[in-house]
Amino acid sequence: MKLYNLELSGNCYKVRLLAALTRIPLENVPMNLADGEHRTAWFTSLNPFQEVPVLVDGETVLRDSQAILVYLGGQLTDRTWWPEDSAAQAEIVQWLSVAASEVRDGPNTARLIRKFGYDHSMEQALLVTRRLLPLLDQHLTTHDWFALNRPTIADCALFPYLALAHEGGVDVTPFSALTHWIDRVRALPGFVPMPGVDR
Ligand SMILES: N[C@@H](CCC(=O)N[C@@H](CS)C(=O)NCC(=O)O)C(=O)O
Repeated sequence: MKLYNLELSGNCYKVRLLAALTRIPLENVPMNLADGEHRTAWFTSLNPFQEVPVLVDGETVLRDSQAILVYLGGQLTDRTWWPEDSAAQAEIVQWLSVAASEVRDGPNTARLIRKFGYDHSMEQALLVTRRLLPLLDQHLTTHDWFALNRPTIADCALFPYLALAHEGGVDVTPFSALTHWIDRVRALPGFVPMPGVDR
């Protein structure tokens, strides 16, 4: 399987993290976004949205980190990361949606502005973040993991931009349950870091 990947992308890191934790071999295809490689015709034919990550597995071409996590989790013999039961799947998808909405609009956007100079509203990103972090912290006060009381693809989807929040000027350390969860993810066997996220 090929992963069209950017090292500094938290969305790509979601996929690299699950693959490392579950020992799925991926062929890394590094993309040069600075040179606009994601806007070329050949890449646009893989993903018309012109974004990484993209996963290619034979005839299957997938965009969107959440969708890729579902696909990879479903390929595993160990179905604990993405189970077959629909109630269990729905519990996970609730958190995939948070990753794709509030986390993207909050800490992810704050990082895009501060680290990469994107022209978005920091005020709006911080507003979303201030509402989000206490909600996550409250959940983690009574749960070690986001869904199903065990590590699942929900944790892989949420981890990158929460662990990278400091790069957007967002301090998560006052949220102790959230901070302890970040440490629990870091301690998982097979964990891989990325620039900005230590072991
Ligand atoms: N919903 C997509 C979002 C992917 C995304 O935003 N990718 C960024 C890198 S993290 C990208 O390729 N941006 C292209 C650009 O900024 O032009 C996902 O979850 O994978």
